[in-house]
Amino acid sequence: MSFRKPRRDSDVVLSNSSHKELLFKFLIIGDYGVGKTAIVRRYTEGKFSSNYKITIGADFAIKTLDWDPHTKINLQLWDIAGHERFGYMTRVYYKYAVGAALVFDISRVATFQSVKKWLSDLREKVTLPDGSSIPIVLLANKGDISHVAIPTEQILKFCKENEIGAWFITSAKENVNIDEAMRFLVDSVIKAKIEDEIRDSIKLRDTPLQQEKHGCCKS
Ligand SMILES: Nc1nc2c(ncn2[C@@H]2O[C@H](COP(=O)(O)OP(=O)(O)OP(=O)(O)O)[C@@H](O)[C@H]2O)c(=O)[nH]1
Ligand SMILES: [Mg+2]
Repeated sequence: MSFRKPRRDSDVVLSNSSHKELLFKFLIIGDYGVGKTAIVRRYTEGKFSSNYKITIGADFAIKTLDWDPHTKINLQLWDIAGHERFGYMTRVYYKYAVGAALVFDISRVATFQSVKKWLSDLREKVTLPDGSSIPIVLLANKGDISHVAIPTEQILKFCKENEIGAWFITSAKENVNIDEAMRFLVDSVIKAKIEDEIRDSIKLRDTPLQQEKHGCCKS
């Protein structure tokens, strides 16, 4: 008998004493045309195209990070279609996600107004196994465009009111702040995992002695 928690996407997929490999599922969400696919493509392939091809349903891409000499992280990036007609599928796509990038277009106010809707959809449909919300980073994309429609104070206020850990002005076109934003998200997930493991070990230590005698609770 084992009290180990069921596997989830953020679990260690391969581990020995000197090397660990992790798998994290991240969501990229926000209105249509804000640059989600462009961000994923820039991050995973180092490319940008000015043609707009709408995403149907969801796409996904993988990026492998050598996080430290002992840890490899496979990021599964789920690029979710922003168009409303695909909205009914989000619950399925969000399953097992451990982090999310919430994207808007800094030159279009309507896309910033929609961020709230995306955020509540996300918080309603996905939580970490302990019930807490997944780490989120807010991306004000198309920072290369000179027309800035949303003042910084408004973005800061939104982050504060909605407990969003960080925000970045990004440009998929000019490759600005995309690596930094993803690194922030990975860091937040790792911190959340460590806290989760500490909580788990406390719970295990709280296990009644009677059970420990029978050896049923050792993992
Ligand atoms: N100037 C500029 N244009 C960008 C940037 N990122 C994306 N675009 C352009 O914006 C348009 C839409 O980009 P996509 O990445 O396809 O948008 P999306 O959010 O994936 O849209 P959906 O798939 O419909 O949800 C394309 O023409 C891109 O070339 C950017 O950082 N700067
Ligand atoms: Mg897209």
